[in-house]
Amino acid sequence: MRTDALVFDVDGTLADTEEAHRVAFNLAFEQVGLGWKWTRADYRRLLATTGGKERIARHIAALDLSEAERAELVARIPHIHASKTRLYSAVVRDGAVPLRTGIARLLDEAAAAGCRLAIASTTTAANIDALLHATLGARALDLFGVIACGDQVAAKKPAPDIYRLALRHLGVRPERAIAFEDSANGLRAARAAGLWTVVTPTYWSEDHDFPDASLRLPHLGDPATPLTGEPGNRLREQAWLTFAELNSLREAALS
Ligand code: XBP
Ligand code: MG
Repeated sequence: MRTDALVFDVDGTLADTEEAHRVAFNLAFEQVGLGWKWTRADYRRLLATTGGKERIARHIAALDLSEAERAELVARIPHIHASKTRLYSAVVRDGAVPLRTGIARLLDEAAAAGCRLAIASTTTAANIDALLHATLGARALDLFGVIACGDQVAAKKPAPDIYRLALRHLGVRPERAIAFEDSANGLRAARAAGLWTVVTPTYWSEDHDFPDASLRLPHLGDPATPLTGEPGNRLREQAWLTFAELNSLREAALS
């Protein structure tokens, strides 16, 4: 069965964005007068909670506060997160975060082969627009037929809802689609939605377990940045994942 769609997670998959998110969170906390500062160790732990607003709520839940203090902070989460999103999207729109290795190449190969492209992400549309505008320019809107993201679903990853929404808008069945993810939550969401899933971890998720990843690679590779040990380890044709080989790997696994 031919692959009809590739569905990409954004943060950590299309681009290694979480350090930029962490810095934006800390700048927003400072801007709104909160003395919070998330270290990389804090943030790596907090990333177990998907969604920036949910992540702030989890931080508040761990603080030693009176009920009144907690309620006051919880009421401020939308404002804090809006400040963070403004700070983050401005930095990304300026080009601070590039696409990961092989992403632009694979998008072009898939599009040239007539394969649909979509996004299924927990982050906001504003953040995705900033990243796509900065990295792919106007052609991004032609490349991605569907962008499913943020609060369009109540249940965020690891729930499958955002992937199911993307597939519904694409009109593609899960067994004809491939997901690209970077985290354990993302893998669980994609697998629960029934998609064959490629995982490319980053620093933030390298210690995660990916028990049912269909294919795990350090990144997608490029002719200029070949994958160590490939071809021959997980790939048979090139030292980078081509759309043609991706398609044949999935078909071989499902046959
Ligand atoms: C990763 C997330 C997001 C980002 C922060 O999203 O969980 O919450 O960490 O972005 P993805 P927001 O599904 O793309 O990996 O603050 O906008 O949520
Ligand atoms: Mg991600």
